[in-house]
Amino acid sequence: MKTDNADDLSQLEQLDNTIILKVLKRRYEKDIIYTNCGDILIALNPCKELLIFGENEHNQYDWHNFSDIPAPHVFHTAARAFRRMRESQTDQVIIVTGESGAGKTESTKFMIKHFVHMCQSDNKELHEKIIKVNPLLEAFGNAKTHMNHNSSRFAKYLELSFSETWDLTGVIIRDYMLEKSRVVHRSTNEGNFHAFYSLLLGAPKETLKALSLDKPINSYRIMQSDPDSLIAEARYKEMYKEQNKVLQQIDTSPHVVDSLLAAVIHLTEIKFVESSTVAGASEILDLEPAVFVSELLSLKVEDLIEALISTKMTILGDEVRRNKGPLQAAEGRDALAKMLYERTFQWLVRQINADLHPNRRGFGQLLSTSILDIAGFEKLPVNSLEQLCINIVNERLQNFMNERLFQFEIQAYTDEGIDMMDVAFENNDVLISFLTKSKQGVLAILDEQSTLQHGSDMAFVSQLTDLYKDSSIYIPPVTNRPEFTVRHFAGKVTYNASGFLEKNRDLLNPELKDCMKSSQDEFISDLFTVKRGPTGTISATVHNYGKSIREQEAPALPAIASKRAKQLDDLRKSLAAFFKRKEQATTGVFGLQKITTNKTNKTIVSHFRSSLMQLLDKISRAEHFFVRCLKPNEDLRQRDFTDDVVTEQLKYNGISQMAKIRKMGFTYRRTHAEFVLRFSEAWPDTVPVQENQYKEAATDLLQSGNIPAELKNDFRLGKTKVFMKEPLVSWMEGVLYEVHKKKEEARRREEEERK
Ligand code: AOV
Ligand code: MG
Repeated sequence: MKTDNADDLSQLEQLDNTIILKVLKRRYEKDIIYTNCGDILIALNPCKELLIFGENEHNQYDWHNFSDIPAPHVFHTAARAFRRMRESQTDQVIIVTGESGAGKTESTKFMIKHFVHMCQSDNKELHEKIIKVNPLLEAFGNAKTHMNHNSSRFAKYLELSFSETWDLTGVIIRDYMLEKSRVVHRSTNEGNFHAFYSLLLGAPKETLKALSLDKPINSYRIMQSDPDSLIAEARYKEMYKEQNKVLQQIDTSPHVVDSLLAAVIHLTEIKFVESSTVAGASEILDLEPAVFVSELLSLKVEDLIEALISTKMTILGDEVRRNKGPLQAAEGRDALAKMLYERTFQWLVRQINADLHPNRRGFGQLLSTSILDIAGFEKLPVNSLEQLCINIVNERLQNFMNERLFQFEIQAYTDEGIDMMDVAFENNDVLISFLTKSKQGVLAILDEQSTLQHGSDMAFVSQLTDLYKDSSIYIPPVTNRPEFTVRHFAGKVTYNASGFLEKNRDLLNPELKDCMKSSQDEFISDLFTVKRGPTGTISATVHNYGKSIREQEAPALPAIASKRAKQLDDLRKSLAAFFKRKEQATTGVFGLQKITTNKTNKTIVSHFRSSLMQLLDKISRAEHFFVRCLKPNEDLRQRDFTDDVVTEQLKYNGISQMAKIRKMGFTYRRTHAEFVLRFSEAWPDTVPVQENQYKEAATDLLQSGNIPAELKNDFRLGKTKVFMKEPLVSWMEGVLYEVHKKKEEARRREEEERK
């Protein structure tokens, strides 16, 4: 039995998880982290640096260079996608999946590096830039979690565009579903986005002083984390410098970015207390942070405070103001901080895109290969709405893979009259429907509860229990807390629904947004005017952002720290008078009533759903490659391959079933005509005389085309299509490449002789 050195699981004689585990483990012990499963790449996280991503490997896996099938490698996947894009003139997408910490983001980076290598181009500068922007994206989109010290907190879809001459002409990054709640809330021992630490621990003292951020890091509410989680300060200094270099490269002022982050930090420092004069109203405990925020965002401090502590309503056609209690005011403040951070992130992505986006001339003819890197499946000690959303994306992608790798595959063979073995695979359709269907799905019920005046987290869970208590995928709460368990494809996860409604409502009242739009700084007001949503699309205004108003007018940081003591005292007095006047003008409408969602506000979940739909729509329009990342143990320790941990992943990924189907492995499918027209240049005798003779021509080519004996079994002729396995395709493409090369040389010689 061939269990050793098996580069391709689908070549194993016996296919079950025990044998597959054994093979993967032996390979892992020899630092062989990649294994094929037919055309799918399985990538184990090495949890240490390996010297297999250098110049040698780049050359070895060049797209036209593999007539001998090379060992599995993530560069190989990139090369195959590149080659298939060229050959089939179709967009490709490489979908990278796996649990949190399994190595998706690292694999993505290696693939990009390889694409850059494969496109020998004049535009070296662009290529370098493409690789260099990554630290900036990670600083703002990644954070330390329980499962990964550099966990992606958003999904990214990187679209690499190619010209007619196959030069890499640019990249567009589309970001989806940033976990913005992390700014103000996260579970114990997890970190905020890296960018905050890099500013507070890495920026020069003068910068921090100017931004009035000179207190110890742990004294800021949103920065409180376990000191052990912080890496060495020197590393943050490096990170800050590196980040600023990228910012300069993309024509963006580091000062603007610092000010925006500082505004988020100061905003979340604002505290509210019950008003001593008006029942149900709130007052700001300490004006200083509010003043800092208004300075940083060029707002009138009265406007900011008013928007924070009261809300506009229309009663009987009249617009009136209603006070917010301290709790509601705090919710609004946090919602604003989250939005400000999200907008900053999205703006940075637009800035990167403006710098890297493809030359738009002849845009329609460009082909692309994209890579999708999502936030992986999570099962934390306490799981909240963020985990639910992340896990739904993973569930949905698994479903997409099932569809492509099993359902479609089985159908394709059956349609073409080709025999195939029986393969049972775990279908997660029921889960998808339970989670996402528009009527009575988990997300739909949550949205419904969120719009009810008396909706509650407990009522949400009770409604789920009423509907699904008999279902095998839902386990009702065992305590009287709002908890429920879902049997996901990747295992059981218990969600704590406390706070689901509040998070979902995303209580940003329109006047807070209006207040931001009223900023004297056109840049800030624009930031809040751009529509929310995936930011990959280049908007007409994108270039204006590069030249921020603030950057032009105020190259230095606003020295907000100078507003201290006495000035604040004066301000307090004038504000008191200001609010008194306001109060008199709107008497009788300040009340205690709790305000629930505003209908114009989109909930987090509805926004999430539309993002997910857009993403699926994008990927389903291309041809696919899959990279399945696995982690060898829970804590990403070196040299530790824990059988149970890997077996679990093999099981839920359906690796053995995948291997069975891939054993059939005829991944190349083209109509008889397409096949003959592609290869007839190398096998000219087989060109048919008549239109309807392509099937005969294809048969002829495959039977008398001098195919090496070991590849003779690598094809099937279907009713309308030719099916081939990868080794045979590679061999035939290799022959064709040689023919092209000879012709090109002959042409050149002829030309030279003519001269
Ligand atoms: P993820 O993207 O799958 O998790 P990462 O790609 O961030 O996981 O990998 C986690 C960590 O594992 C990295 O920070 C590296 O330390 C290590 N690692 C992964 N792949 C390699 C490799 N090929 N070589 C060396 N080290 C590697 V998440 O974003 O949390 O779902 O959301
Ligand atoms: Mg990641």
